[in-house]
Amino acid sequence: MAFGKLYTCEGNPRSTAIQAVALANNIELEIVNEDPKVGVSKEYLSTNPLGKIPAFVGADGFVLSECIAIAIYITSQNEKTTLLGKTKQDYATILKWMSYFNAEVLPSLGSWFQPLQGRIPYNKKSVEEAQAKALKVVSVIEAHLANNTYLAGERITLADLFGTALISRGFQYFFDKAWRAEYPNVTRWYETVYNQPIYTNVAGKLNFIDEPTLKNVAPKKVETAPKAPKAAAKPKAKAVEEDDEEPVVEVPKAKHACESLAKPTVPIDEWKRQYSNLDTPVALKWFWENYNPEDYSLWAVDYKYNDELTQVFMTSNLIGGFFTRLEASRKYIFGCASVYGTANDSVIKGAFVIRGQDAFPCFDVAPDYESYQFTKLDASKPEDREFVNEQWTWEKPVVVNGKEYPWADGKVFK
Ligand SMILES: N[C@@H](CCC(=O)N[C@@H](CS)C(=O)NCC(=O)O)C(=O)O
Repeated sequence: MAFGKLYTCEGNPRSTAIQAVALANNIELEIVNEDPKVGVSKEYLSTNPLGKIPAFVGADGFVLSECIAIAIYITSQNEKTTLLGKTKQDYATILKWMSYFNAEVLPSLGSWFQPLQGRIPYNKKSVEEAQAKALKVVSVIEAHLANNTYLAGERITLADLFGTALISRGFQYFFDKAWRAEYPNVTRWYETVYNQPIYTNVAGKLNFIDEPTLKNVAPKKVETAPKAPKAAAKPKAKAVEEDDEEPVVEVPKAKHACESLAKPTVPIDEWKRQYSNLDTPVALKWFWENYNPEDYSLWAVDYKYNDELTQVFMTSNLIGGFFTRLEASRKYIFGCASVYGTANDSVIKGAFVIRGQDAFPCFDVAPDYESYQFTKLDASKPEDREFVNEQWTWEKPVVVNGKEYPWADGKVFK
């Protein structure tokens, strides 16, 4: 049973450290998607009346909002944790830096990048001021790290994990090669902390930019998409405050490569409906009767680093994270992936049907797609059809390198 629910949305920087320490402490958190960008659910407002994320609700009913408090609560579940320091002074210093990143760093970065993305009104001078303010805030960290490896004490602490997540938008949009040369201490610290497995396990690989990905120019006028009736039914959380991180206006999305494909004879949504509503054997019969290899292709997916997998629920969360990051391709993919085996002896395998003949336009929307190997299947081969049936039915074990692994847990992407 999960220790509790974490209400957040994909990529939310205020939730990264919470998820990292939960994973490191073997604490299962059920991730519940609440996204202030599109309006949070009515029920969520009873957990956090401001409709902000993250929030935590424990299996024992304990409710907590405010990311710093949640991060400390989850970290302190491990009595032996070193992430909260040794002394009272360590602990207070950790809190100081967490507060600094939450109240100074992320809001000032937000005021810098949000106008450039059309999230709040653009004004060149205001962006210059926001940039100056953000750099002043970061300079304090730069000076501190000139004589200190980490933010608090000689070892990595929660402050470092939390700070790295909160400053990551700066590295994503502005802190290019030239900036990094000017701020070597923050850069060294960020790279060190980011590359710790405790962090990369939830955040994926570190990518530095060569040039800023956002420049101080007016953003292209953004068309606000008409509201879907479903979204309209959800109460919108109050408007995002100026220093907040989350957007109020949709950013235009690049056209998905699959959009240029010819209309399929049978839409993938029809298959998703069959799979959701019918018994799986009946749905599979429908699938094979209607599968058109000119519109679609089938893929076996294998995780490349099975020897690093530990607890089954953590592996299941890993698959869940991958699926969340595939969101931009949801219209073009259906499939299942499962954990087979037991703790510290498991593998991930899955089967997917996708639009088109090339796996990458569909899967490379997830930054961690390189952790998986994609092998094209041939629907005319009985063994490949059988593999797909088994992956979508979750009844049979798999054999990998001559060893049989029983099915343990699975997730459906539909
Ligand atoms: N004081 C809160 C702030 C949380 C917050 O502002 N979260 C942002 C996302 S990072 C949000 O939910 N913004 C939406 C809004 O302000 O309505 C905390 O430290 O957890």
